[in-house]
Amino acid sequence: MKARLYVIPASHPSICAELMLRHKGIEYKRTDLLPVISKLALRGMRFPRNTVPAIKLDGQRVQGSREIARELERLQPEPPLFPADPERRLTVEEAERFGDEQLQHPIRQILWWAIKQDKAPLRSYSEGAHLGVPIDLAMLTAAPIIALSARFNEASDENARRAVSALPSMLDRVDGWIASGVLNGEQLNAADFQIAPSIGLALTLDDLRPAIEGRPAGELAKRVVPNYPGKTPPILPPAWLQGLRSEGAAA
Ligand SMILES: N[C@@H](CCC(=O)N[C@@H](CS)C(=O)NCC(=O)O)C(=O)O
Repeated sequence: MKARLYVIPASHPSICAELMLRHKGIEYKRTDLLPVISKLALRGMRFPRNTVPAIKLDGQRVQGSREIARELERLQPEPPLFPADPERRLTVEEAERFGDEQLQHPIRQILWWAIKQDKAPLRSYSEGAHLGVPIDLAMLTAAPIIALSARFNEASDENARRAVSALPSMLDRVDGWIASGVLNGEQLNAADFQIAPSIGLALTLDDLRPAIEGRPAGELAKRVVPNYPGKTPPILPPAWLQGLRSEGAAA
């Protein structure tokens, strides 16, 4: 099978797609795209939407982390991404949907909000990437990309603050699925590959890490994505973190 995956370096759903390809043992080539430019590139390649991950599998275009999971499962059932038992599959799909629809975006908003305040950490998220331009040049021209990414992702003060305050309840849900064996079982599944990168990305923010790393959700991320690229030093207003601090203390 010929597989070419289009990603933005350190994008959490992109890492999800890579993890699933590796789980299946499917060899693939990766094209790294810069944020925003990725939208034009994907449209130019006639993908139906403008987000990563996107993949060409023997020429067929598939886009979206959940769509990619299903197509990989169809093309190569072993090792599976979903349990064979229908009830267990429903629970895994519920957790996977939560990861895609509820967990991914707030973490994306927090990151872009932070990068909007200080672009220096952005460089660390490109570690190991092949952007087609030297990283120093990419960093020099990063300001409009950051401004547009923050705008496209609606990373306003209000939304970023709301995203931070939603984090404890989302971590509770993830911990609950781990406790009930839906996530972090012996065999990793599509929901693990969906959720762990979002937690992994959150762990790259020094402000968020203390509230996550001692929890089962943090353990899941460390198991599934031990080398998540990127590091953002403290930048979030302390007032936003109060709920997280008491959460960390209680854990
Ligand atoms: N929920 C979708 C979301 C995909 C998504 O929003 N990807 C972001 C990167 S994390 C993207 O392509 N953003 C375009 C940009 O940053 O220019 C999925 O899981 O595939």
